[in-house]
Amino acid sequence: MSTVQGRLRIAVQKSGRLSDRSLDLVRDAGLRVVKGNNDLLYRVENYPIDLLRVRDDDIPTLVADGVCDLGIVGENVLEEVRNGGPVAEVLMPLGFGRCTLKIAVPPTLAYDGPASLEGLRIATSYPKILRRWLDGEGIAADIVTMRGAVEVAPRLKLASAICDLVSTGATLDANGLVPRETVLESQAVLIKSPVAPEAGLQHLLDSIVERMAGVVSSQGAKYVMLNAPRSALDAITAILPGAGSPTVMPLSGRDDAVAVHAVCQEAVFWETLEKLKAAGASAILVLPIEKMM
Ligand code: PRT
Ligand code: ZN
Repeated sequence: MSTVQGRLRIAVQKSGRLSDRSLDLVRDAGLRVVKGNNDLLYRVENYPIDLLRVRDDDIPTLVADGVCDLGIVGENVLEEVRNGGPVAEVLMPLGFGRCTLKIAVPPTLAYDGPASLEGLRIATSYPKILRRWLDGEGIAADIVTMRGAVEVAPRLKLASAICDLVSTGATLDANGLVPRETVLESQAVLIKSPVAPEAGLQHLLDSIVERMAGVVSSQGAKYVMLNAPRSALDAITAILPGAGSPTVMPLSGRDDAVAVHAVCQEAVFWETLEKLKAAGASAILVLPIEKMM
């Protein structure tokens, strides 16, 4: 595969758990993606950028080798693919695709910490990560690599424990397995190639990354407006989640009250509003933030 002259390439998962959110991020950064006839490549019509749609396992290497300039992939895949060669740089966590790589065992297996895994056979799709973790714990265990359906391995007597990704925990429950150890916390990350793009494209690359950072930091952020009695100002600003220093403005015809505007970086729950109200705030408005830079 050769790089297309004069265009940046972003590697995204073609179809899977990260696909939709990856496309959303690209679109929210202002890239108009057109689905053409070519399933492997989507074009961006307003910038010289293409999206390369591949299996997530291929993304770290495509980016490390400079075939793609940016990529969106789970930290778990990035860790597993890591070898001695060139590596992609992790630019930022993206806040989606969260999961945990866990070791789980049947309830019948007496468990008393990692030492209980000594000499066992553990099934996983993440043999390298698991091996590193076991080595770190000083545990000698056999690893059986399976591409999928890892959770059925104990029932089929292929292994006595598993090491697999968990998000809700429903799969472990359904297979009667108990999570025991956390091997890795993971989420989707934006990665960048160590190979610089063509000279003329560096500026575009930087601006896309900056926009994506803006999209990520505005996710979950809210703009809060409220009126507060001057006397309760400190108490009220203390309740606003992740607000930094809010803007305080006079209210016309009112000496005893002010208007407070704040960008809250953390989720604003109903409980927060109830606390604000109890502290004396009124006319509370919570607005979504579309863009932030
Ligand atoms: O075809 P391709 O190779 O691209 O896709 P894939 O089948 O390898 O990956 P895919 O689409 O299943 O997952 C892509 C990425 O999503 C993973 O690499 C993780 O970074 C992330 N992710 C987040 C998850 C999960 N949550 C997850 N729950 N990946 C897999 N699972 C599986 C897990 O393996 C287990 O089978 O879901 C099951 C457990 O889910 P719960 O909710 O029952 O705990
Ligand atoms: Zn995969």
